[in-house]
Amino acid sequence: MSTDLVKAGKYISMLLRHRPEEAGVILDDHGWTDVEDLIKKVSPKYEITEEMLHQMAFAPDKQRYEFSEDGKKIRAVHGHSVKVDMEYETLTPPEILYHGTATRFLDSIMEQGLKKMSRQFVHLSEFTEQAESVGKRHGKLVILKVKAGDMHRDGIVFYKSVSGVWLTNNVPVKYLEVMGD
Ligand code: HQG
Repeated sequence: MSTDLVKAGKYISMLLRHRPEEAGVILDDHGWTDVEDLIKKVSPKYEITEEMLHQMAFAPDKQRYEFSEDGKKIRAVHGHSVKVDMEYETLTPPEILYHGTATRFLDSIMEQGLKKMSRQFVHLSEFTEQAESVGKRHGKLVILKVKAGDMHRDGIVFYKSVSGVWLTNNVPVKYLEVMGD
């Protein structure tokens, strides 16, 4: 993807997940907004087309947006801090999930557990490669193993986004293990 498309994608993710009001974008209760209207609202900053939105939605590293069946609406599939009801399905997670983070957060995480911070959920990865790229964004990488199977058997609910990202409300310390320790 071109640098401009990546930048436009980051801006659109910000609007669809965190601050729609910055460009006057209206999200409905389930996080959807009108595609044509979004293109118009983004146009002072980035000239984008519907085709470009599709390219950003299904980026090679990860799906980030989805389109309604008629193609007229778009929403982010994970990562929200705005309170929208994504109607995620509850699912049985794999035994182990991964969370990539920065070493500077480790003491706090091993004291308080993984918290959702500004987002609606804690985000977990099914594969270490994905956890690696998520963690690196924050600094020196450390990967945590999450005993998702044990959590699920203890009654903790998991959801999965269509992007393959697993979501839960928080991960208590007893289900965490630092990889490589
Ligand atoms: C850390 C992207 C101190 C947590 C990614 C993380 C992901 C704590 C940071 C998605 C803590 C929050 C989400 C505690 C958690 N003390 N630090 N108790 N609990 N943290 O960005 O998971 O690529 O909100 O480890 O790929 O990094 O944009 O969450 O480092 O799927 O589509 O607090 O966003 O999706 O950071 O990323 P974030 P995240 P896209």
